[in-house]
Amino acid sequence: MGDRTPSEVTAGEIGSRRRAEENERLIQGQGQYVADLRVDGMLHVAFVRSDYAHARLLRIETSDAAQMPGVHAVLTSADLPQSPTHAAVPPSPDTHFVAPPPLARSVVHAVGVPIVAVVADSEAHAVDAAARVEIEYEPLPVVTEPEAACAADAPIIHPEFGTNVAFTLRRGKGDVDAAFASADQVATIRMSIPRLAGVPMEPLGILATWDSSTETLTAWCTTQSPWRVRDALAGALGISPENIRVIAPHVGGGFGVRGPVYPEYIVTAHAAHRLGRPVRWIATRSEDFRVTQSSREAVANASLAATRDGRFLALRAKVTTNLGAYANTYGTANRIVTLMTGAYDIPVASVEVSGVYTNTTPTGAYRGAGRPEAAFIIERLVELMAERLKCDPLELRRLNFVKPDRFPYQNALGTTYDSGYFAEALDRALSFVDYAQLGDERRFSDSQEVVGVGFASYIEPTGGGWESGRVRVEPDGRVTAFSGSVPQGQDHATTFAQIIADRLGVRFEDVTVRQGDTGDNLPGIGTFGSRSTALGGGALAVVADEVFEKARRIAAHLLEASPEDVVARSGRFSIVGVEAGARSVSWQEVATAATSDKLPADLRGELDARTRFDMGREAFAFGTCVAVVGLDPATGIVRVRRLALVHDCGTSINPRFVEAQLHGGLAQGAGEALGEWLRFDSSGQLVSGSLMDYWMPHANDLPSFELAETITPSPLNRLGAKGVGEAGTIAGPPAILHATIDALRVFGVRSIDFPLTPERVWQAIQDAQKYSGNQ
Ligand code: MCN
Repeated sequence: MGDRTPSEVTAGEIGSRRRAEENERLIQGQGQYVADLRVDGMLHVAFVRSDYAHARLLRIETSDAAQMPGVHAVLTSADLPQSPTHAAVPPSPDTHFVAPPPLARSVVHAVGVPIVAVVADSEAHAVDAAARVEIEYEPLPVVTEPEAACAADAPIIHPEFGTNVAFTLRRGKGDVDAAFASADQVATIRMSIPRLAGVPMEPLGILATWDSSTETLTAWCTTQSPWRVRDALAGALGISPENIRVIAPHVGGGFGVRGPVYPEYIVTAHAAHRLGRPVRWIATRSEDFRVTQSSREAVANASLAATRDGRFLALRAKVTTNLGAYANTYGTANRIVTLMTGAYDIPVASVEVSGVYTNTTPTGAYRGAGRPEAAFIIERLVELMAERLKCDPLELRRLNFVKPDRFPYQNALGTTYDSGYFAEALDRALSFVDYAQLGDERRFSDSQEVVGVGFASYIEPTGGGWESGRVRVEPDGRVTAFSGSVPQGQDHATTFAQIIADRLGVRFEDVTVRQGDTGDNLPGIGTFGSRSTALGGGALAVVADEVFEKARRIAAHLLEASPEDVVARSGRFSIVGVEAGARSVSWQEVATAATSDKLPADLRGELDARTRFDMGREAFAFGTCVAVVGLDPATGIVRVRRLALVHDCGTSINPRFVEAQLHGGLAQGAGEALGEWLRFDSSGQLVSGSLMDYWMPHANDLPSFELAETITPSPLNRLGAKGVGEAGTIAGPPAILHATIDALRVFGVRSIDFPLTPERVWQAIQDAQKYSGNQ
């Protein structure tokens, strides 16, 4: 928990349920999203995109388009630098990684891939001219499913590799075959995990300007990492990163899908650079569906071995994930392969996860990014094992949980968990339902719904990599904090100000937080993987402590006291045990003194510190979710009646925001469980690519979420904090799935995949009844 005693933490800000002041403007419609920005002389881009999922480009005719009113340029691949859009880092040199080109060259690999960019003086002119571009295609064979893409006769999407398998990650420990051979019981599943769309409120967009006098490119962009965009633009356009400034203004939702550098960013910035004019691209909603990376789609075959008294012996799994047409990342697959043992101590394991190219939109991170897939698989196996052993699934969990005295604990897949108390979260979750009473009598409720209850336990690693933080005390005593974390609705400004106020003992109102601008000259990574509190906040705690110690020594000098006797409270330093009014100095006096030559040389210097903070490994949040569903057998409709989550994110900086994060995650998790499904037909056309076709939950599809917490501080940062942003999407769906299977048991249905659409549930009941001769 760091090196300061609680008595020194003077402001009491950590744990306070402050409201997020930064959200006031957003909810009053005064946010500044990319589409709200206007620059004089701004031009607009419209893209001509591929209608085919796989085709050779035989001819591109742009002369008509170029003659259209208001058109300034019509760009094809030949006009652009030939470097890929971003340096997707492959897991190892023997992998087959290909990033999307800014504009397609000779072949298109998915519907929606940009081929031509039309730049015009208005959006309408750009769209009209784009309609005049003629493209002749030679269609090529298409494959959309990841397992089909591995077949020997599958069309090869990137022929240079001779295979559609971009990579296979393998992790494990021990002799799996021997462990399975010695097992009394084996549970085996085959699970299809559907593809999801992130659907942020704000569609993709970028506005780029080129200043020829300073040779500087400035871009405002819907991104979770302005640094990643800056570096990609520098690489693609051949401009030094120091001459590029990328700003994430208000970003209307990130959810992981605003992580990549989209080809359209490169093309738009290139157009601004080339034409010397501000150029903007804002996606339409249907473009956004086709272009934004989607997520999750995978097929898993997995087995769990156990003794007859329920001890888990070994896990074996093979997961095939759909990468889509290009490799945005291997990060999701890496999470699946390293986390699949979940909250359980499974001594022996062998897990293999492949990323496979198909003729579909590229996939990548979406809230959870591999953690949900791993949780769905292991939690399903645990439930099935309980069924096989005819034992209580909760008892089975308790028996096999990693015990509190085992931390730091390394799982059989090589991942180290920092801390946890998994059984406590499960026990707390039980208090939400009268589990003992849930016998057959619960099956039919008054409304003729069949009621089911389901549980899922989860782990959520948070805070990987490094993040930067800087704290500076201004001459007037106010504090400016800079962070490499970038918010898209996570209330960072308030959260970070609470951390700074707490560590420095200044007033919350005196802290200003700056984020999301590479021009602030602080290197950063951005916001993904629930990293910002543990890592970004952890970085700020480190620099705040450094500034505090320096300021305290100066204050002690001014107060003629020993530094150990000086405390800070409400913006002033005073001496312990002495009435503050009697003898105290303000932060302003200390900041002014800091740069004055009246101070001894060893105390002199600005109150300004920066750091790059790395926890070495990740902080593991965890918990248990319980769902109660009501299922109408006549229609197949599953209604989530209750969704309760006991979570543990160590120290909550602001419990209000933690709850908000859990609500958001649970809503998205319920959507994933109940109906969200981004689907392509066999020719690679997106068939659920609009908000009419892509089902998302509405408020009336969701219950009021019930929350409780346990607190197991992380030893890895001074705050004891772990992340929380993805808990709901990891834990919610398997709990809902198990509750639904529990309800379906009455009809003889033992298994069903996500999403639990009415059609699928109804059909499962019909099939089971036909099979058992009930109809
Ligand atoms: N928090 C806290 N104490 C903790 C942990 C978190 O008070 N111990 C609060 C803080 O207010 C913090 C917020 O919860 O700002 C989220 O913290 P954290 O879990 O560290 O996650 P990040 O800030 O790194 O956000 C990323 C995470 C992810 S990975 C996705 S995806 C996601 C999510 O956050 N996307 C979101 N929540 C989102 N919420 C909104 N509104 N929009 C998105 O795009």
